[in-house]
Amino acid sequence: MSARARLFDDPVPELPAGVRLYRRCLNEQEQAALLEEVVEILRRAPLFTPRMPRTGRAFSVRMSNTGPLGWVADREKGYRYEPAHPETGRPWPAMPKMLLELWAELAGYPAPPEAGLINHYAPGAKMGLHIDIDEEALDAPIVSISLGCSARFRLGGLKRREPTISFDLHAGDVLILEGPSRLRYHGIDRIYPGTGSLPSEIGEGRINITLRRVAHP
Ligand code: MD6
Ligand code: FE
Repeated sequence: MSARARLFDDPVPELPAGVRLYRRCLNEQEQAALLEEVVEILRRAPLFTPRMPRTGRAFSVRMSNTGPLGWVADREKGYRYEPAHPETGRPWPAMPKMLLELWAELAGYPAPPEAGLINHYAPGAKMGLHIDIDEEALDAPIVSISLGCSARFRLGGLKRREPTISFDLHAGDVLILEGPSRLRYHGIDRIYPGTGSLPSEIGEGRINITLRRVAHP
């Protein structure tokens, strides 16, 4: 079996209620079209390096956002949503129609997402176990789209120390956390360099976009 076939054979464990995984939800054409949109967004709102509150330690992932609000993180003010880019001061670029449509199709929520957080993982980047809790609308799902290289996703419980399961996310996959799983711990242990491609403007690695409703409608 080729390395590629083996990678995509990776079985998904039984997922708990409130976790939906749509393998290859976006076909190659749709992925390419979305990546073109991401290139344009990043041209106007360049990737920035988020930092941990208090310690100021840099994330290994770099970020940008699309939509009326963007998630930002810095030493002084911590984790929050802001209407403008922390370095350029300009509003985040509008959310592409494709993403609004994907949310409308899958989220089952009566209002559009306000934030599309774009994470770029260069080889070696990872994201520690965390919960997404900076949104007021915790009744809304988070819809997550993977592009470029595959990655190892870890999903835990509602407490940090609970046991975790792991599975791979591939380009075009859509993962949703909602309801009883909306506040499950999760993270990215590693990406698999060389398993996918991104436009040259972005460089090697993986893009993840998470669509979030922040305020109650
Ligand atoms: C990532 N994803 O896939 C990180 N958060 O790079 C997330 O942090 C995430 O996949 C909330 C819901 C789904 C996710
Ligand atoms: Fe998350």
